[in-house]
Amino acid sequence: GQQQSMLLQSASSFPPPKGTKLSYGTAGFRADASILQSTVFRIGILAALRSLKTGGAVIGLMITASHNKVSDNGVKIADPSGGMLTQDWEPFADSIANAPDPESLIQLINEFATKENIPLDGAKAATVLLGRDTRPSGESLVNAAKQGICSVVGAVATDMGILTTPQLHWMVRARNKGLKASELDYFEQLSSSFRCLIDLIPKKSGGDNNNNPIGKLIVDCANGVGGQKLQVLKEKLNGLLHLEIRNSGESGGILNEGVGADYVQKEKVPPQGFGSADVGIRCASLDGDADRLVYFSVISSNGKNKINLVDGDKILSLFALFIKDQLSILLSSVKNDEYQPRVGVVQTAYANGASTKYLGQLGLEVIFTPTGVKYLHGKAEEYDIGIYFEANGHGTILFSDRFLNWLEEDRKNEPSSTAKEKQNAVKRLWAVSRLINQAVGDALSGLLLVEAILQHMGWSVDKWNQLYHDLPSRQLKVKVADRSAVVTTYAETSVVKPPGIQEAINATTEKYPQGRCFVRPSGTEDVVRVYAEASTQEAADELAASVAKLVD
Ligand code: NG1
Ligand code: ZN
Repeated sequence: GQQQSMLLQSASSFPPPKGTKLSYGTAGFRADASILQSTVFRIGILAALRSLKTGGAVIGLMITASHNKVSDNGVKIADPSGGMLTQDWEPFADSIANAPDPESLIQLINEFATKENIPLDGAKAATVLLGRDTRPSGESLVNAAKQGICSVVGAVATDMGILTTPQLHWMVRARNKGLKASELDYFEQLSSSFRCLIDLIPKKSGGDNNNNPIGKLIVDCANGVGGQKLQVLKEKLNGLLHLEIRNSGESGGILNEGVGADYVQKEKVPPQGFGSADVGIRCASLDGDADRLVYFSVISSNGKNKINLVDGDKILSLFALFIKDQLSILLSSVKNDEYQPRVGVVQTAYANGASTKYLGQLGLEVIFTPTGVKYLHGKAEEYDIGIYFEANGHGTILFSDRFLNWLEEDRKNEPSSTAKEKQNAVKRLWAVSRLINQAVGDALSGLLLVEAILQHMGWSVDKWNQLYHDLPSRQLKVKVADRSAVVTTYAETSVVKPPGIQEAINATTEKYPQGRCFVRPSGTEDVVRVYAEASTQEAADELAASVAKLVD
């Protein structure tokens, strides 16, 4: 009927690229932007179907290739919760992206719709929110997505313009919860909850807290979308945050080139535009779509500029420490048989061993999952307060409804005789739950939370960095013919296939004090990654190099 002819007609305008097989991967589809028109068009269709399948819930479609080069682009889907697309739809995403012609595409769609009971009669409405980062290819790819969405009868596409990835996820989540969900609402919620945390900082006798005691922060925005959005937040915060924005992309730098969180974390050097004049100042880097955040400070040694890196593990540790402190104030008078919120900290094998040890010493439960936000997020959801981070700076904090309801009750029923500090702890946790983006890791909301906690503690970036000392580590990638030949288990820490490799890795690792090493196939690149840790940098380098030879 009408639906079939609409699909057939629009699909003919988006022929797939010849000779490339695309895969949805851990972060959606990514490739050179010039070959993505057809993929994005088809994922537009998928987004509309996903909305129909979920009873008309709002779905997000984001055009970005994050920290990859400016000529690349990509597309990924946000589910109704604001989280990543459910994994059981990934095979469908792969198969429609690779369908060779309109006829086979439509056949796949029909089969899937039948199997999943998706009504294609146009009787139901579907809504998809679209966002894109600052890549020049973004605009035409958004148009391809719109055409895909609109070729599903009853589906409506709403273009939200240029956004960070986490903003789009936040909006999807808010829309589906019936909350205020505009970009302005996002900025309002972040800035008001940040202000609330600052107002709750215990006043030192005689002093006042208004002149931020920890000095300014300089932010490298990767020449991407984070720059313009951070500028809005800065204006809203009107002096509460002493902030200098660099690499905003507005004065000519190229997206992700020698800048941004991925570059800083992997290369362990200052980004472009940072140098010896910045020694001692607190600095941060966002990635190209502002869902990753790392901190650093510039150090000068022998005329060369290097950095002290404060990575995702340390952001996680700071958050965990603060939450734990506030909870213990709150729970000090709670009887044992009352509700005891469970806190879970989620990491991957890439987390520095020193961070895991530190978190354990805080008495926190630490859990490991395979690499990929969907795994970490899913695990964190099992707790009343779930805190997750990847070492590369992607992470957030999730609060269960049960916990937030309990907090709200507690807040209402707290007798006025209760110690003021306990009431404040309730307010702080409440503010954190509003400041942090519970849909997905968000560099802007994470940055504000770091800044609020550092001000609360009165800590410099160096003081924070000394929570524990990172073990020296090395990451390598090995190009292989077929990365799927390597199969791992135990949250990617052990190789099952090819046989014999894990034994060889163990034998090599044993030679190094505090040695730890694992290999796994990348989910985003055609490589096998090697990670090694040991008591010295030389040893970590050597261990990584020896193990790389084993998989080559
Ligand atoms: P792969 O390529 O699977 O290692 C990389 C990052 C992940 C995650 C994804 C998605 C490392 C070692 N891996 O995955 O943490 O961020 O990209 O972007 O940093
Ligand atoms: Zn990113």
